[in-house]
Amino acid sequence: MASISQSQLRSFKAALKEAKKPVALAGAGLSAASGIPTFRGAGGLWREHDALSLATPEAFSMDPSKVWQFYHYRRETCLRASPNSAHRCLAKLLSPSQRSKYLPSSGSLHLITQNVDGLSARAGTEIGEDHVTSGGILEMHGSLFRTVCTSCNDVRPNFESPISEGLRGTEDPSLEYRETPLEGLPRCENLTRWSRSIQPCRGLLRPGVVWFGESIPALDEIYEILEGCDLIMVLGTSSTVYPAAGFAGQVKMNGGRVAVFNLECGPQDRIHADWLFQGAVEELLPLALGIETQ
Ligand code: BJW
Ligand code: ZN
Repeated sequence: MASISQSQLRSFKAALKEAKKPVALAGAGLSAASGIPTFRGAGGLWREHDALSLATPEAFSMDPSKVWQFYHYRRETCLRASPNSAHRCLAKLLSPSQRSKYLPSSGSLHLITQNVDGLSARAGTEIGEDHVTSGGILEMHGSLFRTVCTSCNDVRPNFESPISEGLRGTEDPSLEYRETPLEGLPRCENLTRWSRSIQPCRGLLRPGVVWFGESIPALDEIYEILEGCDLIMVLGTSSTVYPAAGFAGQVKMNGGRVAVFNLECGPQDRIHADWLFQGAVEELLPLALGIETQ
């Protein structure tokens, strides 16, 4: 059972009470208790591949079948998963009607998540809120449940299971890899004018996520949010991927305070943290915030 010292708990709760512009920054560790593998360390493998080697535009153009099978597997895993107590805590903090109990001095909380699993949004939906549309949640690395057409750039939500007939069954990691032909991969349904007729575009879709070397669409908005932030909670991220890895340092430099929740705190965390809550975020966050999540 996780524990926090009484003095840490007291000072963190006082900071929460005073915080005017709190921010939560989430990483893969937030969803680990929901059964979603993290990227680094144990769990960061899909078949024999390092998950990160598949999260690049180069991997997709070289082998779209392999990359789509990886994302299809992850979509199916997330569709079967449920939000955990840490997601539920954040949903309460984001809720306009419940926030004032925990963050009495602040008009809003922003959750900047690097996760693409949609679980934070689903925790909000469970309590009747749409935190993504209201701007409370920023999915800075995109979403597994969005597609982008590589021909016409059409972007749209997609929760289909399976996402294409050609990928059906390939999510089972115990099966040997068999290439899915290009025409069996997800294709664009956007209606497009072709000379005199209107037909679906049929271009190859890609997952609506941000890969290495690609820009973060919401970055300007994020920097504006961080500008005035006086308390950032850094939840389950290895703080190795930029720009997110620099956010806590930026808040600190502007005079804000940093609370880190992680199973294993890294060197970045030790430099910036005013509070280091070492342990499972799904246990420590409800404890630190005094939120009942069952
Ligand atoms: C628990 C737990 C429990 C477990 N409780 N804790 C500056 C310097 C150097 C390089 C760069 C730089 N600026 C940009 C770059 C390049 C690059 C980069 O950062 N490279 C680094 C590797 C050095 N960044 C980019 O390319 C970004 N784009 C960009 O900046 O554009 C402009 C630009 C481009 C090029 C050069 C310069 C500027 C885009 C980054 C996109 C990242 N994409 C991915 C894949 C998304 C799609 C997908 O999901 O497939 O995002 S990579 C992957 O890493 C994913 C994650 O969101 C991200 C972060 O991982 P995270 O969440 O931290 O997970 P883990 O697994 O690393 O850590 C889990 C943690 O949880 C651990 O600490 C555990 O201990 C903990 N934990 N269980 C609490 N129960
Ligand atoms: Zn298209």
